[in-house]
Amino acid sequence: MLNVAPAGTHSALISWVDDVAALTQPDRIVWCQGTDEERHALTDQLVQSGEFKPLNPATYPHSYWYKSDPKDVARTEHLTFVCTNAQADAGPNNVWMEPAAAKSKMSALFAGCMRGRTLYVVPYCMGPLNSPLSRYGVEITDSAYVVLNMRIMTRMGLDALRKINDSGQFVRGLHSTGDLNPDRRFIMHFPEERLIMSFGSGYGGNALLGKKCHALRIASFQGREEGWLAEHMLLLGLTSPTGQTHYVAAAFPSACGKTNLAMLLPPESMPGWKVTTIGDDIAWLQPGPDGRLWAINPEAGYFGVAPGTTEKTNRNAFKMVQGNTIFTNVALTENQEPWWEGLPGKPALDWQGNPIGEKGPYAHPNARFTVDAKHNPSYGIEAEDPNGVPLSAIIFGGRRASLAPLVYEARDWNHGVLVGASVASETTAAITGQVGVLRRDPMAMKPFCGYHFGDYWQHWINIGQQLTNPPKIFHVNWFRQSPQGQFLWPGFGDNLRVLEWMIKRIERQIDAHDTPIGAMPKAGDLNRHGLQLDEAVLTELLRVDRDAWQAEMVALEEDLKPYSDRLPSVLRQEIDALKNRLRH
Ligand code: OXD
Ligand code: MN
Repeated sequence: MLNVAPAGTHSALISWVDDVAALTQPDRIVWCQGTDEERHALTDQLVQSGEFKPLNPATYPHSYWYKSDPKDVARTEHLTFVCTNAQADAGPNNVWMEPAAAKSKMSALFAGCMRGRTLYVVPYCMGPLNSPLSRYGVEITDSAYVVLNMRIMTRMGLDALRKINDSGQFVRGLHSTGDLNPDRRFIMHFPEERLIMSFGSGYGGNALLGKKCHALRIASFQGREEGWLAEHMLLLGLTSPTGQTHYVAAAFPSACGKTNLAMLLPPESMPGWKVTTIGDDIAWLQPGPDGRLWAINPEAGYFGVAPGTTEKTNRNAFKMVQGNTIFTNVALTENQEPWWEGLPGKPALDWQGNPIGEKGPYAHPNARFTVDAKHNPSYGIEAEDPNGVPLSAIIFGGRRASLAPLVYEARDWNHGVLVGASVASETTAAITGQVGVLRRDPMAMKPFCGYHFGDYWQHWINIGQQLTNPPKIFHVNWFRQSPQGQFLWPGFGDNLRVLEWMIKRIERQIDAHDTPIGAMPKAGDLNRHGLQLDEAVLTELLRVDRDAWQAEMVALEEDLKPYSDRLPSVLRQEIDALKNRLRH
């Protein structure tokens, strides 16, 4: 088959495409340019084949419904491998395979897998095109759905290709949906070679290789070599009524409301505050010459969880998906509109396109929307700034029914690294497996760190040493419950009250209550204007139960045992110091 690359394409890229084509035997090779014509043509092709259903053009213009294979609806962590040369470098936090064995396994799967199909070459840039913090990649895929999603999620096309041609540096990502058989599904990473091979899945995190595979697993590894951090964090801009803007990054395990926080709408009782969204899932962080930590969002779109997204919970997200959106695994109304749990009424068809039965859920709990970030009403134009934004705060959090209070502040950077390493959350539907189980998820990176966690924490500590003006580190828990199982904190827009307290701390306007786990709001410092919240509930939200925390330390040390051979001594000292404070 003919491989006609655009003029000027780097020879290393052309020969990689030649090699892949020889192995996979596609009928055609298409170099994606990122134009509107190309998008229209691919969309029409998917409509013709029946894979895309156009949604109601009056209410959801330029939007499409897509269903994935019922056994291919989430990331599959047990099939996701990090193939470093030395097993120890992948760490106990990753599933490892010896690189040569992994490659021969994958070559056997890829052999001839694109017969009768088109091979798309998708050049992309993670981050603003002209940013020194950005990095490039090329995904080869046989899925037009993947191409259209990558066009939304990254800066894809000829501009990215030109950058690749100039630098010759790019992450190689090879993807085929194969036959979607879960027994023949593998997502392999070779961080030392900047290579990804993904077979047998068409689902987001497994197939849109720019996202979790490149921007987190490969990038975290590369960031360690080059002196930066790739993190599972949202980025937001927070402007106070006085007009001062602070930038905040926040890491939460999957499905803890990152997208909601990134698009927070201030409550009516807090006029003058404004939140802008820089990113909702991934941030790349690098120390700047000014001693501050600077951040970019490497992505250009959102691949967000649809169920639960409503005018009430996230008006910005709800508005932004009213057009130009790809919906995956949502239900459909009789008016050809997308539907998911949380929206009024009932759909006609479930997420597999069958007439609904008696019992839901009708949308898949991990149903998604893919949409250009610029359609978000709270989109922050700083997302295009090649310098990124300077961070005032980093927030860690998890979904915990008990223990973790609403908010606390780490004593300093190194204590903050421990706070991040201790993140734990009750699981939800974004990953396959059990729902509601507490799982330790350091920095919310458990599924995404491309190397040994011990080395990763040491890298965090090293980065901190370069920062003369580091962001403050906080921990939040929006999900604390009463013994009867009711949420104690209203969450959503009211989370701004907690952010406001952080800003006051950052600006040194207020002092705080010193507790063994960190600094906490003094009664009266958390803005409750316009909020119905009993004093007793607030006390419970801010309660530090020493016995429970001591038990937590036992659990934490148990969870850290597998990393003990590479656990940084600084982290060890932070653990001992915290245990000591809890005893006194
Ligand atoms: C995601 C995830 O899809 O973290 O963003 O699972
Ligand atoms: Mn995520």
